[in-house]
Amino acid sequence: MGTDSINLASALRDDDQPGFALHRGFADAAIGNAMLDEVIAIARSAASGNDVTPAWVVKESQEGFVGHAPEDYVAKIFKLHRTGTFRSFLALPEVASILVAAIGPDVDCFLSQFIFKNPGAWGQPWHQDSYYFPFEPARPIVGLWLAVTRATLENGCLHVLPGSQAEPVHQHVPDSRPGSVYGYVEIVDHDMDASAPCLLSPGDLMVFDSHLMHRSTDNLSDEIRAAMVWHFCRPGTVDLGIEIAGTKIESPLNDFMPVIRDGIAVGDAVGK
Ligand SMILES: O=C(O)CCC(=O)C(=O)O
Repeated sequence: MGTDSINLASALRDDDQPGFALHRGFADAAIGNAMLDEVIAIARSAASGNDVTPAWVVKESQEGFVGHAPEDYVAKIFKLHRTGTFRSFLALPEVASILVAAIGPDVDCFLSQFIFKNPGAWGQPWHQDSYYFPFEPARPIVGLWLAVTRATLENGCLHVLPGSQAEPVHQHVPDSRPGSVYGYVEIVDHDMDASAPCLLSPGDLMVFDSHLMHRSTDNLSDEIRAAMVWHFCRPGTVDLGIEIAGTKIESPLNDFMPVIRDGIAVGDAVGK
């Protein structure tokens, strides 16, 4: 399914559409491997006590989690989209074409995260990304999820609920598992029986609307299930923040950066 043959904006947001699109074989697996090398270097540097900002390392917090190398204990690394392969990927013409079709001629990237999902790591419960994005305007917000490794039922692939982009943002309750990753929340007031797993190969790319309900399951295998995720909006989108003790706090993980202007990617691309 290519961006030329479908109306991507409709596929993502119209009520009778799935709310996501899958581009199989989108990128060479070498691109994901380069990203994995870069995040491993960041994880090791952080473990040695170095300042790795702007990168923001979040470790697994489940009790009894087993690992050997520093990166084995990392759940996610945020704020990567201004550097390295994470940045240059966004300048690929094929990426620009998807983003223009999904959002329009002007696009900002505001969030990025590399998800390690090492063996034994828990998945992320059912949620809608817009729960985390108290923005004005609230939409369009679009995510790109690049499979760095294969994603299988055993290693904790994504599951989506097609059509759920038509739902408002539901109530989310805190993930009840003690030691789950900081910030995980869960939708418990919706039937997920019609959900489907997304079985992916390295280099496959998922594009999804921020109201789409999705989750990932636990990694029960002995292999890593890694993915790189970016989120995008229109320029001028404002983070309204959440109110804590009477003060509006914007997420420190958000960092709005231009990626497309007048339909043209800003920045240098890597080869596919
Ligand atoms: O890849 C995962 O394990 C979860 C990703 C996810 O749910 C998200 O990026 O919103």
